Amino acid sequence: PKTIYLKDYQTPAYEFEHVNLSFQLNEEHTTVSSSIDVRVQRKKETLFLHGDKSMQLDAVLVNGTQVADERLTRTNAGLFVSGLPEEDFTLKIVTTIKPQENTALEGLYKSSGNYCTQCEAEGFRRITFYQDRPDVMSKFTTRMEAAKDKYPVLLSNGNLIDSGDADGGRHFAVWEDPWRKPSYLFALVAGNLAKIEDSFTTMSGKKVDLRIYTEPHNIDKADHAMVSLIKSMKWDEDTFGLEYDLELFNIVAVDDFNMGAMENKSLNVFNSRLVFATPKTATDADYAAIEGVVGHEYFHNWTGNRVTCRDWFQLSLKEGLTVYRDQEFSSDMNSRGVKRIGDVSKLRAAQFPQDSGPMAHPIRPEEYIKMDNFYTVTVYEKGAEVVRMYESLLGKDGFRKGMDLYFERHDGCAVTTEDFFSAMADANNTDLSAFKPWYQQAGTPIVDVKTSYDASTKTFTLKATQTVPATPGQDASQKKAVLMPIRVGLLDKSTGKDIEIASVNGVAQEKGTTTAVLRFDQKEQTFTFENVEQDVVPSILRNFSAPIKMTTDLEEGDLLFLMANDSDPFNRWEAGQTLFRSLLVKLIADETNGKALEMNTKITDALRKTIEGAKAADADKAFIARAMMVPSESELVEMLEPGTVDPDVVKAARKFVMKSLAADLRPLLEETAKANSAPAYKNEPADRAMRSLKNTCLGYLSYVDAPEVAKDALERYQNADNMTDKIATLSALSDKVCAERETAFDAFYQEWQHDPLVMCKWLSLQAASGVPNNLGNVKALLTHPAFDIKNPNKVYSLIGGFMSNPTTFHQKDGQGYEFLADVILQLNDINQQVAARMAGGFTRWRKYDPSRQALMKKQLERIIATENLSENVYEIVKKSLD
Ligand code: DPP
Ligand code: ZN
Repeated sequence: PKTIYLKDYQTPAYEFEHVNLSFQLNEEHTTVSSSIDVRVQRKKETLFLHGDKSMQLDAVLVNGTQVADERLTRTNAGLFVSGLPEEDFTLKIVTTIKPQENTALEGLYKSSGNYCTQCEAEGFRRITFYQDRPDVMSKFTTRMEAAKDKYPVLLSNGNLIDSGDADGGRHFAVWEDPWRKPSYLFALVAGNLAKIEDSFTTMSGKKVDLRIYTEPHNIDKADHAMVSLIKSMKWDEDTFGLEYDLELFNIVAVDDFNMGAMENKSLNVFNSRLVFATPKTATDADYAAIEGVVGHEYFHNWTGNRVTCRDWFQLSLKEGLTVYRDQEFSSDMNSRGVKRIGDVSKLRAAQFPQDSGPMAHPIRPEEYIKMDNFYTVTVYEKGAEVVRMYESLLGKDGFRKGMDLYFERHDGCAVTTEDFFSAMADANNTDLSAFKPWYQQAGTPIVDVKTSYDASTKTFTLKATQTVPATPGQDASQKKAVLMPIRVGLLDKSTGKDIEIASVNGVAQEKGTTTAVLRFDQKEQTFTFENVEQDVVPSILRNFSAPIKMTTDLEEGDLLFLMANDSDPFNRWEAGQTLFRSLLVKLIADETNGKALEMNTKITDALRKTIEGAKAADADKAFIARAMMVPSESELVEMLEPGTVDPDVVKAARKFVMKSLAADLRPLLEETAKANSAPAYKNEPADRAMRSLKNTCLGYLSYVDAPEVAKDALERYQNADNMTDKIATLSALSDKVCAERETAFDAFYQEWQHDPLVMCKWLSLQAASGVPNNLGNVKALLTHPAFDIKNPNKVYSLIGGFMSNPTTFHQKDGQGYEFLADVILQLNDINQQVAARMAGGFTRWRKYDPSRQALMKKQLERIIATENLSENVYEIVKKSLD
């Protein structure tokens, strides 16, 4: 396998001005003709066209003349064409492909009998030979022809300019996209699809037709996605002044899709999981995810499509920025504090582990074997945190100025993260050079903060140090200090209210400031708050203003105080999490050393107060539900030393805390669950908040070992009128060995076996279950009719659910590891992207105890020794072993 390096980047010698594509879609094979107007930028160079080895090359013509064989060299990766004219010319290429056999779900393939495409990152090269790189931007015209009865709907990017009947019961459509775009944004859909329609009038008064297409039997499930699309269009105008630029916007939902969704110009293709929602089939979390992803893909029209990436190393340019935008959109549509807590939890549970493991890479990586492996939580979620830090450093207005300049400079271009950085710095006339290492350094910075108050000088001092740990290819000694915003508030110890911050390090703050933004850019730095009249409790890193691991000298009493009083919702939540984390780390050590576990009753009391807060008329119940959550096992694993983790011990410690809290707070939990059980489902924010609080209480109560608890859960399951409650009650039962569990899971299967997306929930709940010998159940589900190894959603649910289930996957005898390796090898021949994602289950093997390490390593070695291993899987496994 070949490694691609950022340092090798070269501009293309040939530009593709216009591309005329023509598809003959047939059951046996599909013929693709591509006619390209080529502009010569550098004469006499050999032209390299990417092209997958699965394609049959039928013809290559230059200016209408067949190119002689000796000027063509075909390799596994593509086609070299030499002896080209020195003046601009036309290049015509004809290929034959077999979409019906394409199980990789990249390029043109079939899903439920319909044709669809997925071209990002490198799928277009499975459709035709092309310079399949994002800096080659052209105008596309696409003609397609197919059987009219089977494929009545024919779609591509841009506007429909012609359509009609053709011979032999066929018909055709011609689509023209007026905007230049890279090949990864190309899309084609042909199928038997139903649609819903709506429209949006843009801020300059243009009417845009909006359509969502699904298979006919699902068309009643697309309304929420349509509402979300309209909200997104309005939000982007209001927030960034960005308007849609065509008269038509299509979304097509397909069942077989590797990613969540794809932002193809004016023809978004979505995993149906992120379109379909009715109260009966989708949870509140599904509704929120749909709103966020519909927004995300729509926002790409400006951040990704109008301004795209020069090369794939720049992926975070569009993804980090667009994730930041969708997070802001969701925050404005829902509760901002709760959204932030959810996003940070995800970062900690998934990105921090990646950043400290063998796959650690900067948000702008410098090398890859398969680009598909770099659609990561680092590029996306850490990338979004980096964008958010510009906003914290420059303020909302400064950030907007930077965005405006970015579009002014780069609209229609393929650019780099450096260009984004410059737009932000130049628009604000400020030196941000100390911010650059965020793009180049992997690893989560570790920040330690010491605080002190001096009554004689009336100063409060905050002393911070930062280090970035070593990551693959980057020694700790090479790492530079990096500029980060630290948002700090000071709480009056007697009232719990924020005090006004007058000045920091002699710099006067704006009148009324209660949160100062410190610019922390040295290895060690001291910040002195002046005119602080009395001792205070500091609230540090408000709103999680930088993606770091922070330790402070705040004591238990300070954290309890912040938990009760902080005006910053994120830090109010974080104070509780910090208490939980230190308790759990201590309990894990005690459990390891055979000491009896003991609950910290101050935490129990604090949690009681939090839950009691739900009785207030103006209670933020969604926040209370969040505040009740105990850090996940994966978050705890991340806090432990490499080579020491025993997942059984982590689980036991966490379970002990849950059981103690459930036992001590049982009456309150039951009362709260009851008070928040609505007589009937409504999809309003207040109702969703009540559901989450009620279901969090039920989650706690499931830790009480009493027969009436299981009985109550089953009863609630049977009476639930919506999927959120069905799933919550099923999951409350899923760890228990009891008849109620079997009854509920069977009933769910009987009710929903016809719906593949709902079946995914059924699979993942069982995969995640803590019942004894669950591996046997998971293995049996692999041959169950509800499972299909060719469908990514099913694999993510069953195998993904299994991988993140510590007791089943990390079973001491290593059988869980062997099972995962078997599945990866099977997937390797079906769908390489999905196989590589599953291989991610092994990357953190060094974290575990020596015996588990050896067992995991054995499976990694077995995988890498396998013949015909895909580059995707190879890269993950090789880097894990290195
Ligand atoms: N479709 C994926 C996303 O939107 C990749 N661009 O993030
Ligand atoms: Zn994206």
